[in-house]
Amino acid sequence: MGGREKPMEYSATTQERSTRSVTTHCPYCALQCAMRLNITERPQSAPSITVEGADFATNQGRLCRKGSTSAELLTGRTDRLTTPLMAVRDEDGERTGEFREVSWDQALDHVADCVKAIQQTHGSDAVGVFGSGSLTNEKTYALGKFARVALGTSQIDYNGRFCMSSAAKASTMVFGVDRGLPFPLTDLDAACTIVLLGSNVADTMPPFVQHLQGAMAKGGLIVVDPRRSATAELTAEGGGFHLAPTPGGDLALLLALANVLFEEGYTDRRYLQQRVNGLEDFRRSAAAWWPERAQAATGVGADQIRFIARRLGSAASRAREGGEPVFILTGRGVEQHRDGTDTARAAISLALILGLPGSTSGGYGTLTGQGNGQGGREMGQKSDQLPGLRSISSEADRTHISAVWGVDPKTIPGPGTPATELLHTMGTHSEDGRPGVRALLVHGSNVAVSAPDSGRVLKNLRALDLLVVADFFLSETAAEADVVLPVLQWAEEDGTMTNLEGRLLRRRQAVQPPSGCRSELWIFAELARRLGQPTGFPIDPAEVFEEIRRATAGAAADYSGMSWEKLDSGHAGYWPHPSTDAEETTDAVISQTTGPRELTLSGEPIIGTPRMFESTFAHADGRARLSAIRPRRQASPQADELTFTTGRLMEHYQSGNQTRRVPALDATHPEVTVEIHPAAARQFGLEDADYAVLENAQGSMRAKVRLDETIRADTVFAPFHFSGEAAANALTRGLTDPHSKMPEFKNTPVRIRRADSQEAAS
Ligand SMILES: Nc1nc2c(c(=O)[nH]1)N[C@H]1C(S)=C(S)[C@@H](COP(=O)(O)OP(=O)(O)OC[C@H]3O[C@@H](n4cnc5c(=O)[nH]c(N)nc54)[C@H](O)[C@@H]3O)O[C@H]1N2
Ligand SMILES: Nc1nc2c(c(=O)[nH]1)N[C@H]1C(S)=C(S)[C@@H](COP(=O)(O)OP(=O)(O)OC[C@H]3O[C@@H](n4cnc5c(=O)[nH]c(N)nc54)[C@H](O)[C@@H]3O)O[C@H]1N2
Ligand code: SF4
Ligand SMILES: [Mo]
Repeated sequence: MGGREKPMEYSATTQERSTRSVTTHCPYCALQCAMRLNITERPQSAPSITVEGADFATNQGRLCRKGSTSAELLTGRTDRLTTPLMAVRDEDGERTGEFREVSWDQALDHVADCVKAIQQTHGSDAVGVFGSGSLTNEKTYALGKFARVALGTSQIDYNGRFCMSSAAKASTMVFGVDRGLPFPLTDLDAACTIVLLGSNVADTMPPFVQHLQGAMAKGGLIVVDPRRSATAELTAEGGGFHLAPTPGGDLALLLALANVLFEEGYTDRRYLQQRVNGLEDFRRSAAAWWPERAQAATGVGADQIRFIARRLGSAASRAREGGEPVFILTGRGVEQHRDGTDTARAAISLALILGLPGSTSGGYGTLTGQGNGQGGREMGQKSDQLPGLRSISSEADRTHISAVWGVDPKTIPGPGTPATELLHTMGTHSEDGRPGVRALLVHGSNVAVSAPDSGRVLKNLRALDLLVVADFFLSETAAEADVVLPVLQWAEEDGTMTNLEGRLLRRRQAVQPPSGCRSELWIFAELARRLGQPTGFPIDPAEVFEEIRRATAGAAADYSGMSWEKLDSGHAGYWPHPSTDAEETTDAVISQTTGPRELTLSGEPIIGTPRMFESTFAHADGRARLSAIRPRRQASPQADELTFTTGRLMEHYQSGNQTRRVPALDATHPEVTVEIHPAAARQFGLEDADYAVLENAQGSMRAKVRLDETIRADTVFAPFHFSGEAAANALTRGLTDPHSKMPEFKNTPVRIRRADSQEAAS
């Protein structure tokens, strides 16, 4: 087993002696920009840390404002959790809102005793676990194993259900496997055309924009977004195109684009014959969506649909003849819907009829969001899944994992309850009469802010018999906990992350954690011991990584050929990498296998599979699967309603528990704003900078009005980074996609009115 490397690298030549540098990756999004932390130790005070971008394929030295200020949360903070906390209750057992500091033994003994008591009375499934795409691969893997082996519960799911599940499901259905980008990001650099559906990378992954420059320069950036987002604005530079369908109209739009491509003979017949099944079923679905029908459903003009389809079709034809490639990419804007899986499937289908995936003509990808969003969805914290993207319902997969875990396959529980239902039924009973969990352990998510219908989630959190939250700052969710466990932050721990390209990276320890904090691997081991499982939970991440290699061997997301040492020494490792593969692939070999395309990775040695599907797709017969896709009828908003959609600001990350604590970021958006078209504002009696109340059956939200002429007049937009009265998720519903169980964050009917003077002042 590979020993742990020295946690710090010293570079004494260019810096003063007391300054050292550690190269690692950003704590936030899936671009996983490389950064150097320069740490200067100071006598009698916390070390000072500066951050600079490091050279790496995805960011090429750049960082966004979140990344460049990330070290401000590392040292010298008074709000850092540094000791376990337990909620103080009054004589009636009611919470007082106060916490008291306790020792680790007290906290963990209490958790273990409560878990045992709850499980004895109500069964193993009465205890649930909620994980995260922010956790390293090692923590994710250990969390999934802890739930199934130490708790014996099926009730585990994670925040990736809110994030990636529709596109993941669509990729699995069509390609047979889910890797967000099945090609290196730098492949985009050469593109002549890139279609970005529901993704605002200019705000959500700013260094990503470098990879759009080629397409922008050729006038080939096509952005689909009901708002003129910062990314849509890029289409102005070079003459690209911005289409603004009504929220949820993307599926009809995609089918109409396919309709024109079929009608006008732009499809790649040879590719479809050789590599794809189900063409006729998809063709029939597209035939039902002629451009005029899509115009009525989406508001995008039929002429514009024809124009874009022709442009896309002719670019793909040129690409087939050796021209520059064409890519279709999706983000949360099209995926977080009740028909998100079908919409992602339609985007993949469009790419397939043009002959793009797995060819030199281009490809399809979804832009994974969280830092370890990709690794997080393949390490076994999803309710229906075991490590390696294995299925918890497959006998063969259960047998493989039980051998690695050293347990009887029969003891591994079956599929659990997906995130929204888990949170909406906890502390209560589900609508079909099944009991919800009575205890919940949360690792890496702030569900009180980020889950749909957050009012209901908050109520349910309060109804639990036991809520345990591991975090490094007291989030809105942790504030509701019975026990808060202070854990390590990114730069205080070692591990691996898998970025949006399926590339494994080393997260490196750079600073010492506060003495009262503990690693989550240690917490799982200590709790497991108290629950009667003294072995099987190593606390060294490198040792867990070795187990991951064994657990994923032979699976779709195969890490078995990877090595901690190679990742550490700068190898670019992309899964799948079966251990039987050649040890290393050089750039020269890669370019031989991929024809005219070169792979530019700054000379890093490559291991694994940077480009997938070059010869086959991942289904047993090697072919991709097209099928029928039929948009379901959705109720239109009433006359007094607008469509509420949500998303992100550049300066804030997710529920804001980290970035709202960075003064420079907080100052850019001290309060939540709602974007509304001036015509709609007039209709509802609102003026710029007024306070508005948005409301519906779920709840209400107060926000400052920001007039925006570029948003559709039937749509309003607010970010979800804020809590309390400013929480966007007070309005979102618990409706989910039937295939992926992803909630519909981006299409909620709301009423809007001016806040009265009392509401405005609050
Ligand atoms: N600054 C910042 N960056 C982040 C994050 C963050 O919180 N803050 N989070 C990270 C994570 S986890 C994720 S998942 C990614 C998300 O990254 P993105 O997918 O880029 O983020 P969103 O802002 O949620 O949505 C993108 C766009 O979808 C548009 N949209 C809304 N409804 C619709 C619709 O019905 N159709 C279409 N076509 N578009 C629609 C919105 O107007 C928005 O501009 O970002 C990652 N990066
Ligand atoms: N309305 C609306 N709601 C949305 C979305 C939307 O677009 N609109 N987007 C959804 C999406 S895509 C996502 S990904 C979710 C994200 O929403 P959340 O799941 O709430 O994600 P974060 O805010 O990143 O929460 C992470 C929490 O874990 C902590 N944390 C970070 N790293 C670690 C770690 O290693 N261990 C532990 N124990 N804690 C850690 C942070 O301090 C923070 O409190 O929100 C979803 N909610
Ligand atoms: S783009 Fe993402 S990974 Fe890069 S610095 Fe910003 S938050 Fe960090
Ligand atoms: Mo996400």
